[in-house]
Amino acid sequence: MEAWFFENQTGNFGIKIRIKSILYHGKSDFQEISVYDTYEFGKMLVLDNAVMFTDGNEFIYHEMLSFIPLFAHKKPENILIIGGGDGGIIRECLKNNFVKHIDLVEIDGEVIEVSKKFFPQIASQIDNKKVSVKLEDGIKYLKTVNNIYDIIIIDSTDPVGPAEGLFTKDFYESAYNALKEDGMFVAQTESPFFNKKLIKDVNHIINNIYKISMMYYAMIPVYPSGLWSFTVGSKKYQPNKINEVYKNIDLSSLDLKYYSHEIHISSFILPKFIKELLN
Ligand code: AG3
Repeated sequence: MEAWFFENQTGNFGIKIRIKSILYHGKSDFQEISVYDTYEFGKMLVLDNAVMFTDGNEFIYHEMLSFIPLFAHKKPENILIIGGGDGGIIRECLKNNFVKHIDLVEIDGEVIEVSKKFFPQIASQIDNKKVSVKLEDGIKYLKTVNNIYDIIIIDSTDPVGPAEGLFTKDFYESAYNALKEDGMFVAQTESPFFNKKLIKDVNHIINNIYKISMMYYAMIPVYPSGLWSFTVGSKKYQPNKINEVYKNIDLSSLDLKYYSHEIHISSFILPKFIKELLN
């Protein structure tokens, strides 16, 4: 018999993925965690019935949420990741030797355990000695730090349940204070087709807090609508430009499958309906 995973993404629109088997299903203190084996894209992590990634295309989201701020900034040595317990962002950041330290603040330790077990290539660098893992609420953590990070990356779930507070003005202000004076903030900000109000609100807030605010996008076939947005707030550097210190860097040893310097620049060139959302 055929088995399908179904994510009901908006109430009126969803995504169906044919599965070979359910490899794991559990309930943590924060959410339901499931791992499926799919026909099309290999193993898939699902939190509260929302697809987080599949082995076959996680590279898109993880590269784009890491390399854009890393290569726009001049010297990103100290990085904070909020969420991201699967380790994908850590792996991408640590491909660059200039990154000296990463704090990962993940509320749900079980996501880390499940990822280490079922997605060893994604979780491969979580135990790297440059990484400190803090199992706590990112919202509370951010209130305790000031002027220490070069880049803050928000690798969250959708704005419901445990991640709801990661899309608020209060949270973005704490992030601003935790950044150094040339710091940069980037967050995944959902689908421009289905989360119009959220994108509008987030961009408005970031625009009021940071000197520079911008949005970019990537194609992610397993997320609602396949078109995914990321929002950057920057105190100094232009997010849509490659910092001159990296202009001649050789990317070929970094095992990149989506990001390139051309993509860096073009991902900020937005379709008209998205631009209109931001104005
Ligand atoms: N972060 C999840 C993006 C949201 C996907 N939403 C959805 N399927 N409804 C992914 C975490 C990967 N490190």
